[in-house]
Amino acid sequence: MTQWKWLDAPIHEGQTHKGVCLGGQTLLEHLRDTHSPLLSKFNEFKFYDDANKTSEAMVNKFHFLHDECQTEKNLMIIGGDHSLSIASLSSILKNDPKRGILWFDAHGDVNHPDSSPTGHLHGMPLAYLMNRTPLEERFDFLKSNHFIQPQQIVYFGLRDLDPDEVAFLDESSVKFFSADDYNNKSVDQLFSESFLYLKDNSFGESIHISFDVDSLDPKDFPCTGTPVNQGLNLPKTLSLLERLSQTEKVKSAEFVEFNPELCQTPEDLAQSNTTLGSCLKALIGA
Ligand SMILES: [Mn+2]
Repeated sequence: MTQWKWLDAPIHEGQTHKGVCLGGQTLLEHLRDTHSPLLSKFNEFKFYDDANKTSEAMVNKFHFLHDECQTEKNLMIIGGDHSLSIASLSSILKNDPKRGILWFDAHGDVNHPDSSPTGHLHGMPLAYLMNRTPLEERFDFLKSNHFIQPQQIVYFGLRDLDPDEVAFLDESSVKFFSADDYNNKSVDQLFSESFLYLKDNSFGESIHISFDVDSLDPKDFPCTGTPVNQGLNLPKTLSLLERLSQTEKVKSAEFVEFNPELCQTPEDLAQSNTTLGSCLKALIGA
């Protein structure tokens, strides 16, 4: 049985809601409370020890993530906001530069500091990872020659893009399925179109999944900082994750932007925990 490493990534500095750092712990408590068989899939649990909080908290957490992602084990990262991908993917691509990347998100996450309307780092990870903007000195340790190539990534769920992002996606011909495209296609079509595309470009013998919960519809995942209506159909998404799992090519995944403090009601919290648990189950089986 494939064993996974659970990596809690409590990074919240990429946006303004601190509660996003509780996503991993909240999900883990839910899985424990419900005696989920999923837990048997993990033979290592790793948490960031933030006893020594400093003004450089995020950089320290990036260091931690970067180190912990240097592993032979299959890796399940639970965030935290989406800026954490800068550290996780820099590290993962160092060992496996040809890994195909499936990016589930309502947003493009490819703004750079000069184009971002909010200045929030969680909207920029792909700008750093695709070499659209230089890494600042504070992130020097992440420097790697293995940037994500435009042909290495497929997006699912885009529906809230800034003008500069639209221009970039156009120019670089990045493959994406908007939420509408996605909801109108079958799981078979989504699966084969993305895999063929990656394969044609010599990527995808192994796969990383970067899953922002705001890719889903807010009714299925209410507790997140930047929800956008008309999201990805949940049953289809669970089937697609199962289909991906069957390939045995998925070696790493991150689920980000679950913020338990933004739940309006206990039902919202229960719904978000259940949805996220179902996504993990579809992806790694149980
Ligand atoms: Mn995102």
